[in-house]
Amino acid sequence: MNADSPLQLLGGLTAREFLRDYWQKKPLLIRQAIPDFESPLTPDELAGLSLEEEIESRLVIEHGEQPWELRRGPFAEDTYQNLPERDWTLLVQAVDQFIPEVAELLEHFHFLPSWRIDDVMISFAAPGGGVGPHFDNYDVFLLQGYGQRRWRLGQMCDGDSALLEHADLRILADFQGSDEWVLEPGDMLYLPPRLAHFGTAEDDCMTYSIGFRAPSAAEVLTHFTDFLAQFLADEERYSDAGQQPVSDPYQIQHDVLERLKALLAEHMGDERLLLTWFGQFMTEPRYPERIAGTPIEEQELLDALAQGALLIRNPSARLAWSEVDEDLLLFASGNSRLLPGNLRELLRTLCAADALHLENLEPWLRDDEGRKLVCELVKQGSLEFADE
Ligand SMILES: [Mn+2]
Repeated sequence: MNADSPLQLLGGLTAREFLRDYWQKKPLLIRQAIPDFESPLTPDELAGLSLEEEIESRLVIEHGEQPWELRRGPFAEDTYQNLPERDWTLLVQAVDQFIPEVAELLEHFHFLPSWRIDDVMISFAAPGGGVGPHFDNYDVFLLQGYGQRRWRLGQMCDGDSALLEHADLRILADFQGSDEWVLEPGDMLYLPPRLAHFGTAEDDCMTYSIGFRAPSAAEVLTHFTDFLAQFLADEERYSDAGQQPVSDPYQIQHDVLERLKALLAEHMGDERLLLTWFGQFMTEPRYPERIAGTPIEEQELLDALAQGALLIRNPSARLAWSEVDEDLLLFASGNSRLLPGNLRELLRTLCAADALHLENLEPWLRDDEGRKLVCELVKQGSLEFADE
């Protein structure tokens, strides 16, 4: 993808311009971001997904048993016959992991790191339906898939913004509306984190939310230090060799801070461990139970490939890679593996190719490390055989 060619998806902006002027900063409305976009799912099919045990879904009913009633799926078959005519919405999470045509939409966003992408949530709303004025802590692209939705934008919010009293939903008590647009299929709205927004269906409508994720500072600190601590021996301790005699034994002197800061810096500054932790953390799957793995021997794998078998990425797996000095790190669904630098093209292929087969794997299957890696990924479940 060329960062300097204008993209229809971004309303004619280049990826570089969009990232410079809008990303994480301000909203952007793009008419016909995907011209003549046709939703790969119908409202009935979306409702069908919400009956499935393994799929996360929610219903928000504005005038339900209490205002803004929230119900969590999976739902019973007859749920939809008993809903009011209007003012309710169904939200289905991570549809990209279940419907390949929805996963394909993510290819439009390859100008951003794939590990920043959370999921594609799809909502269906009856006329008037929505989840109330709110803000999110994440970037989102709202692609209109079917029917029309009115979006109202509001103020920038933070943790101090007043919310309605509600056990489950974070609805803003005060919404200061500014811009307002009606989106048609193919139109898209980008919203930066913390910008208040309020979407309501004009008619039966479906919206695709391409959501991003970013770890909180608290998550980075707690998870990284937990990870680091595994590598630290109990003998390694605060040390005050060179301590001067103290005048008041009850005072904590400031030279203590210097020693603590040095201890923290020594460990927190380990770039190799930081990278390893981050790659593992950011590739942790949303649904680990969907990454089962298959016990397989190298020879069986080679035979299967020789007979024309196709390997695909498990739709629930996350892959990423990185460089560390002369070596490479592959991250696969929360695991990492240190690999020699000559496997760079294999790693790129594993992460990006639609399918793996004898042709694109052949040169790597003759390499011990390469062959072992492909086999491990099948065993671990990040790669799986395509159903014939
Ligand atoms: Mn939102």
